[in-house]
Amino acid sequence: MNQSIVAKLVGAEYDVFDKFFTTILTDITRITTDLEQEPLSVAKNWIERVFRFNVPHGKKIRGLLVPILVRSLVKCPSTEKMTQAYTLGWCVEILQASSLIADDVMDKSKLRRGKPCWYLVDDLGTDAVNDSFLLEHIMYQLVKKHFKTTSYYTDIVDLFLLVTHKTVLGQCLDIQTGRNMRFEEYTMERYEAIVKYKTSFYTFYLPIVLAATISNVQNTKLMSIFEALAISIGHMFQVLDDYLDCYGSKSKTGKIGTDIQNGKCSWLFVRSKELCSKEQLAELYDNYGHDDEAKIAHVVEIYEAVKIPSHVTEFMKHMKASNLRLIRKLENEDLIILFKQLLGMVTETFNMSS
Ligand code: GPP
Ligand code: MG
Ligand code: MG
Ligand code: MG
Repeated sequence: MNQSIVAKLVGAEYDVFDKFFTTILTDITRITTDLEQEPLSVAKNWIERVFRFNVPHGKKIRGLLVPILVRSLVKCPSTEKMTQAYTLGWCVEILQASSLIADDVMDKSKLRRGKPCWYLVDDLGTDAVNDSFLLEHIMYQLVKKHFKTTSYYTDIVDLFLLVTHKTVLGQCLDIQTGRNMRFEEYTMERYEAIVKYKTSFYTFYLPIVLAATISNVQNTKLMSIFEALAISIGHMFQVLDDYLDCYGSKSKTGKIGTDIQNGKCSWLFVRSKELCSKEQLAELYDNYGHDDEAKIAHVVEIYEAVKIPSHVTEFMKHMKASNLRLIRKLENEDLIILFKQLLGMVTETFNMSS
């Protein structure tokens, strides 16, 4: 999925949200008045560079979800309400940028959003770890600046803390599973736990619940449908991410896959295990998790032999149908349209394969 597809689907909101990043940049340089004084101006210039490089160049699905959902939940939202929505949308994007800097170090990735991963820029290496912290903590200062006096300040902070807690737990499970490489433990059950925690909460649950919070949604039935949708659409999203790790075109995804050499508990590996013959399984185990071109190619051959791309298609059809059933439960035409669009945006990701 490229930016233009997202832009087309959410229309004018995309441009407004995109331009709002300039306001965010001004905000973050003013947040800490100490930054105006020497020698902290060094940090000020660096922070601006970290933000400009890492924050605004993604698809922005997560961030945009906040304002587009607020428009469906609040009748004629005020300018002030929309400013809150754009600010929180960018907070989600900042958190995402912070996670990606760290994730790329952990996954030894090379390319992100069509550019070198941040830790590879200027030979930053492990110094990039502090930039991940910088982004996360400045995000909390932004939340404080804009929401301290609102009735939902603690709810928002609690939500960010809850979601980041779940995300780091998911990342821990992802890393530990990949390190141990006990392939018999790579089950669909393990896979679902990893993606629910590492992806679904921060990608979909966070922006949806932020929008509901500032829209004063009290309907517990609606909130439980939102949660179920967030987890399930997140599941689809990560299966497609895993598919593109192997089959994606670098020019469309802006990334280069690393799952096979890192021995990740990827959907492709777990599903292949279920489809393989005894002989293929032995070969899969022998070749998976090695940074060796020949072994990686052998794994891809096994994926092809068990026709893994067609199994991804089949799984997506099944997930799409089950999510459409969930979406219909929303009983609000605007919300139904919005979630169908979101489902469309996620499935469009398929077109990023080569
Ligand atoms: C996606 O995994 C999950 C994340 C990026 C969350 C990272 C969380 C941290 C706390 C660092 P992935 O490695 O498959 O994503 P990608 O394919 O984009 O590298
Ligand atoms: Mg990664
Ligand atoms: Mg990762
Ligand atoms: Mg991935």
